[in-house]
Amino acid sequence: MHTIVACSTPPGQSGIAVVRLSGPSVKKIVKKITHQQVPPAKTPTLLRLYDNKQLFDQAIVTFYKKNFSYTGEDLVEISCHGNPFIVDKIIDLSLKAGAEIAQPGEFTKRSFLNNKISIDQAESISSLIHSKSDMGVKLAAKNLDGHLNISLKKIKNELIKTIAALEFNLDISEDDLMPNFMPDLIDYISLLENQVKESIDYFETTKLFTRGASVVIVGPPNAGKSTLFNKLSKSDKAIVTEIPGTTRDVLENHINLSGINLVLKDTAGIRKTKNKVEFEGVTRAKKEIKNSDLIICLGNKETNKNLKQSKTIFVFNKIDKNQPNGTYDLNISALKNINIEKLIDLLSKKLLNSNQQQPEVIIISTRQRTHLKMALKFIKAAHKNLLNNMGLEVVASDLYLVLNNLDLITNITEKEEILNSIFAQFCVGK
Ligand SMILES: Nc1nc2c(ncn2[C@@H]2O[C@H](COP(=O)(O)OP(=O)(O)O)[C@@H](O)[C@H]2O)c(=O)[nH]1
Ligand SMILES: [Mg+2]
Repeated sequence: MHTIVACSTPPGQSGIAVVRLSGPSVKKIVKKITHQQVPPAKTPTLLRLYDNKQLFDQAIVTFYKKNFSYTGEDLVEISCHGNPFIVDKIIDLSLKAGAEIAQPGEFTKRSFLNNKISIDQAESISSLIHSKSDMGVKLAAKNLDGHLNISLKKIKNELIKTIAALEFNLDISEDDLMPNFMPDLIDYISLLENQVKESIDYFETTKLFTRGASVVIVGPPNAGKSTLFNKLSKSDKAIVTEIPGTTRDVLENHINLSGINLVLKDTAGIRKTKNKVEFEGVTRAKKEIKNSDLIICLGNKETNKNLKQSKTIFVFNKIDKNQPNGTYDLNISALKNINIEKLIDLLSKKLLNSNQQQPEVIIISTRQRTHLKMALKFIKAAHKNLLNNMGLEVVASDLYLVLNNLDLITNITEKEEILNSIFAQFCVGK
């Protein structure tokens, strides 16, 4: 494996920047740049940095021996002064000494390949870095700490016991089965189905916390979209006039709503227009409608049947001077500040399903969801096959596939575990 190098802190000027090196030649590279031996492991040491004989900075150099480092390889962190010229110089010198530029995520990838972390923990690290809210950070930190692994293990242990019991009973005629065997099995599979389904559903909420959500305000020209946009985001970014067609570009403001980072978007009023600029604005508005998590429509349900009802709030604006005509979820006045709090309540209720409890198993990536969905598919198959008396071996093979997919979320279960579980049910001497 070659040695890699990259700056681990954001580009630009800062108090300190950290350049990381990982791989077999880090000691050699550090010696070349500092003219000293690498410091003892885990002992941050102030060293001078040289380009040939020319001093260019002083930096804290920390060495981590492989097995005790993030990547599972010899690793060095050079905390230099945060000037891009210094950072570039360290990277250049490292490259000249034989290192290669690290690919995105390569330090973490090496950590996974060297069995320092599991694949779900690698995903947690990415989510921890990119989460758009406090709650998102908490969920990712929980899984980095092994929560997903532990919670899945509980499910898998039960599953393994069930498969073992099924295998054990394969050769027994139905009349000789324990009296509660079949009803208990059906109950167990129904519970498992619900549990997995809850975790899949909760992923939508987790996504809101980790990635944030986008809410777009749409409606006809002059409905008061820009006024509402300014009111909700407490800004005066959007130009408000009585002239229809004022807003053309899509404007964005970030707001925090019940712990979720929202990107609120103001759009051009949708109407037929021959004006080239306004037409482009309308096209962009339509695109935003497609991509948003939630829509605030300043119009009634009847005239906006094209909008997805489940993600739209229909709002009547200007209740201070007009009366609604048609079906709306709420009447407001953006200008006179009527029912704005109610609208905010409705927004967070619609985004966060308030009846939803946090499940035991919390997934944080679409890859994890794919496997959980496959697991659910096979649980359903097991359920159906059981009800249709397809035979215990068919049910057992469905449950094996469930186990397989749960394994893929974190790691692979040794088939040994199943064998052990089967034989553990035997008595001594048999
Ligand atoms: N009376 C009243 N006028 C409003 C209200 N909201 C917006 N307006 C006015 O309606 C006009 C158009 O507002 P604007 O926000 O630019 O609408 P947009 O074209 O949908 O973005 C402006 O003159 C606003 O002052 C409201 O709640 N009540
Ligand atoms: Mg506008």
